[in-house]
Amino acid sequence: MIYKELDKFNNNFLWGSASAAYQVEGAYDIDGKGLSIWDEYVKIPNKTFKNTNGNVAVDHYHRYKEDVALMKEMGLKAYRFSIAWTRIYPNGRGEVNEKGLEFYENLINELILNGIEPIVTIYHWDLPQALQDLYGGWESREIINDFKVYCETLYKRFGEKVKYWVTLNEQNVFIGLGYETALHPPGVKNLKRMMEANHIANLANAEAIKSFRKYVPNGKIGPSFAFGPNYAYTCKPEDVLAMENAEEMNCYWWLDVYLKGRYPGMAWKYMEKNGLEPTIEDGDIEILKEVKPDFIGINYYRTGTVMANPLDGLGKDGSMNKSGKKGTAKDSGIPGVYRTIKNPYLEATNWDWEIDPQGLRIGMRRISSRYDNIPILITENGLGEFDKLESGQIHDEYRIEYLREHILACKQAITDGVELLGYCTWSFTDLLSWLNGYQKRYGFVYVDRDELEEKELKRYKKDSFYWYKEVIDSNGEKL
Ligand code: BGP
Repeated sequence: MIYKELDKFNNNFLWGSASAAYQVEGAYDIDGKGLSIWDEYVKIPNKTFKNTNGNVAVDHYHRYKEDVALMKEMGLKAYRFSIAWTRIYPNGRGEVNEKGLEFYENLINELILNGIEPIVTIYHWDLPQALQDLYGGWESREIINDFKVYCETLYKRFGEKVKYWVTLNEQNVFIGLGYETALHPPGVKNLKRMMEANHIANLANAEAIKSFRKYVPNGKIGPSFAFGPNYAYTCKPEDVLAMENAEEMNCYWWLDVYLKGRYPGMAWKYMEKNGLEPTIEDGDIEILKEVKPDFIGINYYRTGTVMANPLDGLGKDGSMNKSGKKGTAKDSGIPGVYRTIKNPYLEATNWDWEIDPQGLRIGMRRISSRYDNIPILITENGLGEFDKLESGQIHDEYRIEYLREHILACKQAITDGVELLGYCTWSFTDLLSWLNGYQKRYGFVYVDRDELEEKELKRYKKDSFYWYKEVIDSNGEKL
């Protein structure tokens, strides 16, 4: 629809920004913290761009007060951050590390003191290495209880102060990259194991939400999903079918479980025919059906464009553009299901991520229609680019442009009838991009470090900082 006038954002709209523990905190072995699978994985040569790691990251652990002061100066309404499981339980289970709880308590207090709503992500990929070693992490049902105990520790300690909670960040990514393409730890390429681990993560998510109701009855909780809506390359029926296949396999395979408590029928049948379906034990379906999140978090960066792919067609070779050299990303697919192709109508970033604000609107509308208008929280959206520090300034008008268009798409989606709770940009300060080092920057605040040197980690406000301040100030009217 094209409207003459768009609806306004609600007065309590959460204008936020997001980060994740491993990408900002540093202090990887301090105050009793245990090692995570990421602390170990980055030690394997050539897994990450120039072998970068998060040992120091942007030292948010020691500089959180300075960072929160910058958030306050900007007028940020919400800050989404993740808790490192290994700070709370260094071995994933057993003794609680009080020092770890204290760090997050201080951060939460500091945010509240400055009028910023904390949004806590419970799991943003940094699984305790001890649990990986003990029973294979997400491949064992033992993790369901360990995760629940960890969650309950957080609920009990922070439930009074924190209203918004995210259970698992991008299950589709940490499972897909962890077990299908081997780009993330534990570096496995095995579809059957992927589906088993994924099902166990679904159960852990459901149990976490179930116990949340008991400990934080007035809170709101949901998972965050890496959402890439799909387009058909042409209106040729075979391409449209490929698009529907991609939606089913890449979106509904997760979203239906979270929001309908069951796997989507056609994808399930495909998995069964290929011997890939996960093991369903007694009681599994009941627990998936029993719980429902309060909102669905979506992390949106790009859409996907797909076309038909024959049975001997393109697969996934597990490569990606980690260097920022435009045009080096390759297409991929599932033979007999779909394959990706570059969208001729869209520009892409230097990391070959297509820029598509309307895709965000399209995606939110699809979710709203399929899942009874479930409230949506945009838990991540942003532009990773090279930024240049020149005489203490960073002129990132490309980022402003990107965010402006995406916020406009949110306004259009709200006008369409989507219930949108808030919008968190990725990210507040620059931070470590998991596989792409420090040169792929996302923040409103530049952090002066690179792959080679940590330097002094000094913070500089980019032009986008001042721009977002005005957006928040005008409640999204001044874009
Ligand atoms: C999401 C993750 C974030 C963040 C972001 C940008 O998938 O939840 O942690 O990293 O993507 O991705 P990248 O750092 O690969 O550019």
